[in-house]
Amino acid sequence: MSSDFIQSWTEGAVGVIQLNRPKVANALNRQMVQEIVEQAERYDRDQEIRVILVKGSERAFAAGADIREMEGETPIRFELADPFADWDRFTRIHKPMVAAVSGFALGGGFELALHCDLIVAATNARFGFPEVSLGVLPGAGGTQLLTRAVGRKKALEWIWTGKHISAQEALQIGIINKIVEPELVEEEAFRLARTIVKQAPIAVRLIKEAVHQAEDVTLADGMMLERKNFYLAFATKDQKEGMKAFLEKRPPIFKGE
Ligand code: CO8
Repeated sequence: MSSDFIQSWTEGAVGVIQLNRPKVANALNRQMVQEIVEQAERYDRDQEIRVILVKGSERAFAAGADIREMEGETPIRFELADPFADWDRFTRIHKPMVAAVSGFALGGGFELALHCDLIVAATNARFGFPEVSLGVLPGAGGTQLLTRAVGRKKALEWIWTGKHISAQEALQIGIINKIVEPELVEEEAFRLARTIVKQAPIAVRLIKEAVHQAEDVTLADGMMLERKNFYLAFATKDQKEGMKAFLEKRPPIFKGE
């Protein structure tokens, strides 16, 4: 399927979203963000899909929010249009989201990657928050997501200086999962996605919920949520299948039930 600014298709149980605005390095205008999140939600509801993969082009994952669209904005227009409500919807996607990042992932593009659960990056990937050089700051979660991921010191350094971070540095500090050559980035992201596709889907979903909560709640509350989710997993047929298969020394066949 293709909309104005994205293309989407499925490969097995992987639902792919490709950002497609090549003339402006995949700069994200509001319609494009809406198309991305709506497609992610469609995949999230689709029983056949188990993992969502988001990619850009070799030159750019996304070079941030569309500066041309934003330039003349006013606080009141922002307040009334509430463009960030669409971004909040990413936080409610239950299925794993894997980003395949080549080239620039800047500003809103970096935020989109940070909203994904896993990031596979090409050696040519460049991450950063250049908003400060535009007289503003990240607005789609960057100050919060980056700080949680790398701590206050590095977050302030990167957001204050606006510098581009190499894939190598991003890997060292733990904000991406893997680096590969640009021609292999999609293949590697698919390989990772397919590994997760094989797992029990409801367990995968319960894990995402528990791990995400770890950043927001007290340890005691997080432990309690984990425990409830652990108990809930025992309501699934996949738990029976997984444990039976282990005892019978065969690979499990998970159905997401
Ligand atoms: N917005 C609009 N147009 C863009 C953007 C952008 N973010 N990035 C690139 N373009 C356009 C350029 O204007 C250029 O257009 P044209 O060919 O018409 O001149 C075309 O894309 C190609 O860009 P360059 O010629 O600059 O290509 P280079 O390879 O020299 O450089 C870069 C690529 C490094 C990506 C460079 O274009 C750049 O620095 N872009 C801006 C990056 C940036 O500042 N991003 C942050 C934007 S602010 C933000 O993301 C706030 C997030 C909050 C969410 C908001 C929701 C409403």
